Amino acid sequence: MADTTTTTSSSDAIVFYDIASGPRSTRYALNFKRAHFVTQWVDLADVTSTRKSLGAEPVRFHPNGEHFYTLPAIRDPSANDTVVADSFDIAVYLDKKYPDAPSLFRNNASSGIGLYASFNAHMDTIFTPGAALGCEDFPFNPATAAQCQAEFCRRIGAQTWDALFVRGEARTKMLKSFRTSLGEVAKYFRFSEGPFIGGKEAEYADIIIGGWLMMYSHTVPEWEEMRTWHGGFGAGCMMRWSRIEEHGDAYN
Ligand SMILES: N[C@@H](CCC(=O)N[C@@H](CS)C(=O)NCC(=O)O)C(=O)O
Repeated sequence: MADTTTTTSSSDAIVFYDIASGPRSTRYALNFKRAHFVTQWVDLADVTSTRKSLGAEPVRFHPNGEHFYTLPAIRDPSANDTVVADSFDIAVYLDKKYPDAPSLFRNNASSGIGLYASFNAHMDTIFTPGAALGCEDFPFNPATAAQCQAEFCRRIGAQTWDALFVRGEARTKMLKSFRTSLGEVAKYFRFSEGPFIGGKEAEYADIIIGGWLMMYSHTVPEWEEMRTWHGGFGAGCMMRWSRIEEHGDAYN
């Protein structure tokens, strides 16, 4: 088993189990809510065992119905070690736990949260195909890279890791298609006076988008080009969300 690393420690802090190369939405949500948390970095090779050790049921399944064990997850020692193990459910949990911090869900009525959940699922559909663009340069931990690559190949029936690389004309086509999909996301911002999707104040919908873009900024080689698409929509989201990541504050 590869090492996991706890960056800081505190006995009643929420423990945030995170993969370094994954989407950043939960980290942003924790910072946005000024949550008291410590990060337990988990190697990609240890995601399944970590999730199982938390006793969290899977929320994702492979096309053949097999369990797909994922992170992020949180464990809250100050609430009887409550475990929440889906990024959207974590955001809902944090909003309830920290009512005095800015709300992640506008018009915080529980009936409205379902709409955010459907937006989240829609963003999964839009952003997930872009992951193929990051295969070749994916920042694996060298110690577990071969193991993780073999597991990814097993899941999709590929013979070798190299067979998953998208190059040449296929890559040009995939970039074009991804650009078109992100154009749809960029349009959502045109309905508000900005800078956020719902106006002057940030909310979880912005965090979802920013979290995905931040991941691609680390994994897709064409990021410098991508960030200029649709009038610099990617660059704008990143700038706003990196502030949340660094300072836990969307407003300065
Ligand atoms: N619906 C879940 C999906 C989480 C998810 O897909 N996590 C991926 C990383 S992006 C994962 O843990 N992958 C582990 C693996 O591929 O082995 C959530 O939002 O928390």
